[in-house]
Amino acid sequence: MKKIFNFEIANILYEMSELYEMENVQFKPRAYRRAAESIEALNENVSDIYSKGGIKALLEISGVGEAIAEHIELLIKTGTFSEYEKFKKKIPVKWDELTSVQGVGPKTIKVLYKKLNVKNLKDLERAAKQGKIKKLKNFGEKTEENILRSINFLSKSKGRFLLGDILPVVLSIEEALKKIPGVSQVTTAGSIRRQQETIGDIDILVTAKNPRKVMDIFVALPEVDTVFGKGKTKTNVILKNGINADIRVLDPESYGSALQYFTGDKNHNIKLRIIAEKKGYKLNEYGLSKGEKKVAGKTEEEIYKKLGMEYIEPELRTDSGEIEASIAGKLPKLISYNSILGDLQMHTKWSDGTSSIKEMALLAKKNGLKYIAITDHTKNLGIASGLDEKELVRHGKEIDKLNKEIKNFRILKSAEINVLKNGGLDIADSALKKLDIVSIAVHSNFKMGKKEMTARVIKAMQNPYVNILFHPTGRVIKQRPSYEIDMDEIIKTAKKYGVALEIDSFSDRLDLNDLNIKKAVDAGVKLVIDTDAHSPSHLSFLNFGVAQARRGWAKKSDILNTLPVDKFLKAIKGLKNKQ
Ligand code: DGT
Ligand code: CA
Ligand code: CA
Ligand code: ZN
Repeated sequence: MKKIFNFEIANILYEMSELYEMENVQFKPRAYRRAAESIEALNENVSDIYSKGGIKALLEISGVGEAIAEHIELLIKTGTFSEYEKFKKKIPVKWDELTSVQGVGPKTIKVLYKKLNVKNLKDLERAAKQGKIKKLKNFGEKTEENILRSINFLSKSKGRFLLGDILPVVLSIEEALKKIPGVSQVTTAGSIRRQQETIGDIDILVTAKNPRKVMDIFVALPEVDTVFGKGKTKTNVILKNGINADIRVLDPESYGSALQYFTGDKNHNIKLRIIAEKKGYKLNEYGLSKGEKKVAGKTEEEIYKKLGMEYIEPELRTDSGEIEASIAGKLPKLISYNSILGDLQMHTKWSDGTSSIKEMALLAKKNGLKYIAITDHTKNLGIASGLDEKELVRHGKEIDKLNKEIKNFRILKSAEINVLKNGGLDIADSALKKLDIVSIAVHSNFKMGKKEMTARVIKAMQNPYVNILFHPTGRVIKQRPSYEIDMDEIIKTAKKYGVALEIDSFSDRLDLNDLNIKKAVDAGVKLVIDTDAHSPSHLSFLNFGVAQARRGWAKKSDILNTLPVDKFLKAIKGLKNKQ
């Protein structure tokens, strides 16, 4: 029996969801999607869960009901199940490939298969490039363009994992390695240390007295699935969630240079090596040397110093100006992790969250925060039962009550208000006025032209009560690119109308991205970092947003919710007065 990975099970469940959608079946599409999402985020192998606890254990996975549990059982035992096979026979196409394309849903696939014999991504790309799709009834030029754009986007993130899905596993492996007697340093380098949005593989570096023992323990860790190569200094495995991991045991004398080398990125390394050569040095993973003599290598700091540079934080190492700034002594002091005092976006049972306002508040307080804003969705959002003006008043009363009950903490009245197609908001100004913080977001009509979309969002930002624009580009990593919007214009508008821009910490959003953060910072636009939590466990995402802010060269002073609540409110409202 071939072992099935979690992501493979998740992909089939996603497919089932799409197939049911094609057949216009009610409820099932959503149920299958939820199960897929929760399996994708699991750290334990579903096959192992099943072999330990059977169907009963599968039912404990969030979102997995009886029918889906039975399907998973069959997937583990036989690699497939009959409903899935039946569906696949009906329309023999590569579902997972085709449905991953933005705007190509089950119904579209049916048409494309029947009319153009499109069976996979290659067929689809060819048909689009040949202009065959726009000629179909109900399709048109724009659809064809969007399909090509999405195919291009997907090819870039293929085979990569979200940092948020991988980091918990990495931390647990690091923890286990640190416990081995004789191990002194354990760091994960590569894209994980740079806190990139998506991760190709895991690069772990260790110094230890007994490398063989480290390798023996590493390959026996519960996270490890298959061992590809096991040596004294380097071992390569695949983990149960399907990602590759390398571990290297290093000589402490060259730990710093190895850390520098394996942190990358490649472009940063190449430029650094050229700088070293110009100064008469040689730089590689074993150290910085002049002739035969090694002059640095134990720490990263001494390598940068010897090269006449300021230390560069890993998050900045992308060769996008950090090397020049470091030489000139002009690197910013980046915002530190754990420096956010208030979380400004979260959802509760009042809309599409899983928990009460009180539960979210108590956990946020326990996590060390001083304030939160409750931002349930408002009425225009079909998918999440949103609040209207009257319900917002009740929402506010509940918050008043809790503020009396919970000491040394403040819950702000807020909402995630929908930007309508015409740039209006779905809540009246008279109700906005009563909120502590007014945040807006685009959740509908994504497929507008750039000009129209930009004008729409600008109009909404001009509303005198608006404080924050949430996830300004609407992208979902690995799923859909940003809607078309001119971020330079949005940044200008933010400055002019006193609106802060959000860095959404949710691991598939991370919106703004690093480039837009840097532009906003350069323009003097203020930012906020928050989680967009829909359940208590999401409250731990804050540092992903901080990482993103650091990657965008943001300082503490650029991020308003590093301030205590009174100063924060004064500062965010003060943006308006400066107009
Ligand atoms: P990933 O794994 O695709 O998410 O990204 P990285 O950056 O972790 O890349 P990876 O795992 O291939 O390599 C780890 C680091 O090793 C990389 O950031 C820089 C260094 N490195 C890899 N290949 C080269 C190379 O050809 N030249 C130089 N100078 N450095 C390299
Ligand atoms: Ca890597
Ligand atoms: Ca690697
Ligand atoms: Zn929501």
